[in-house]
Amino acid sequence: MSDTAILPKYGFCRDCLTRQSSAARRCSSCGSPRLVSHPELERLSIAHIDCDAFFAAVEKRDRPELRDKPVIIGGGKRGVVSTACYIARIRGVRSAMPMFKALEACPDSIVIKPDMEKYSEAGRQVRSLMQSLTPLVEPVSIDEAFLDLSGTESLHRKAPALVLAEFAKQVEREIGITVSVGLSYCKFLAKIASDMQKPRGFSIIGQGEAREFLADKPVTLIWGVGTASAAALEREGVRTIRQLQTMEREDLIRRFGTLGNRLFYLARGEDDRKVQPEHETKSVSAETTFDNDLTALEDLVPVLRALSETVSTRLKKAEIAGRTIVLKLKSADFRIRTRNRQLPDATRLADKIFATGLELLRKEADGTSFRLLGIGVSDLVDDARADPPDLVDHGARKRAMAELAMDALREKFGGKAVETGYTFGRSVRGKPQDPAD
Ligand code: DCP
Ligand code: MG
Repeated sequence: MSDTAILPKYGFCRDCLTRQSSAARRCSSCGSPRLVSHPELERLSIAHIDCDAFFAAVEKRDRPELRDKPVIIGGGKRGVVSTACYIARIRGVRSAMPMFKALEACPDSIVIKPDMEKYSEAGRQVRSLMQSLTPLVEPVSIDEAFLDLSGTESLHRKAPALVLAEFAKQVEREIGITVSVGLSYCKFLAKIASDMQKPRGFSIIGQGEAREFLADKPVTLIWGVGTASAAALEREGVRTIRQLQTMEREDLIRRFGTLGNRLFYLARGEDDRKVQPEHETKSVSAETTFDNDLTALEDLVPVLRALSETVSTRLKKAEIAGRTIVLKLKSADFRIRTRNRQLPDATRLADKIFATGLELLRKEADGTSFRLLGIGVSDLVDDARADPPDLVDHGARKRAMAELAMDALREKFGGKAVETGYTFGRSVRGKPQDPAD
């Protein structure tokens, strides 16, 4: 590519990546209508990238005959839609919809059971391509992350916008799925932008237009405004961000507390949260060496349960959560086995840690005698985005709610007040140890 194409002065083509005039409707080189132009194109460097219909896209990649068919990933115990491809969405299928409703809306859907291992692998591949663009990658979930590309121009010899367009092409070519990109000057607007043109989107929100762009949007667009806060705002007659833009900060704080402060700044497009690549703590784990070696799964399970609860308690205390569960075993002959599994979303719940650990443990309990068992959580993030409602497994959602309720009880009445079926009446043999992480 020639030097003039390195910094797109006006705009560029997302297909052939050549520089294009902002007035052009089609690329002068390849004829593509997928042109990007923006007055702040060269200045913006905070991106949010989200894979399109992620689980469904991975399945379609592996079964090309499904490309033009409506595909739903879901099923499970109570049967809800985990994700639907865009063809199924056009026909009215939505995430979290009961499967029978989805099939009413789109009877010829192909329904596929989720294969989390496969999606984790694809998510990991996308992540590793991101990390080759900048070390400042903040994963948000299995298929999305924030990237801070500030200061990478000299490395890439291209403006971040062009680097991102190239990245989107690379993901399509090398991983076989598509992504949508949002580019802005802050995380709040980058995230909104990535959602604006899905699938295969590329949207830009600059500083110059932020306030106006936000003005006519509903307050629910603001990060942190859920159903309850939206209802509270509605009671005060506040529906649009424009209304928030005219309110005093003190007034908003008086009415809505800390949320009010956030509303004040975000409504004005001011968000100084940094893209945080990873937590200083690398992992949280607990392990125990048994007095006598254990072989049977049923003997190992209560130990795993107790250790999962220890890890969970520590995570909750530190207000962090992790996306990878690591099981560690040491056999009687001192061989160490570690097995890990990536989760779609970070967790801090004992139930989730235990359930994932158990899946890993089942495969290892093959008659070997073990002297040590450990469980840990790594890929740590702040817990704000951890444990979203599980759309695949309805039971898990109920257990999560029960666990949080039990935590509250423990806090009130002390640690022993509530015990689960697995740990009740059985103490862990051996002394729990804290390995140096
Ligand atoms: N997912 C899930 N349960 C949730 C949320 C998401 O199982 N509560 C899964 C299904 C999605 C994947 O995680 O494929 C990513 O979530 P997204 O919200 O990004 O949804 P999609 O990638 O499916 O669609 P979009 O194109 O809107 O991003
Ligand atoms: Mg997605």
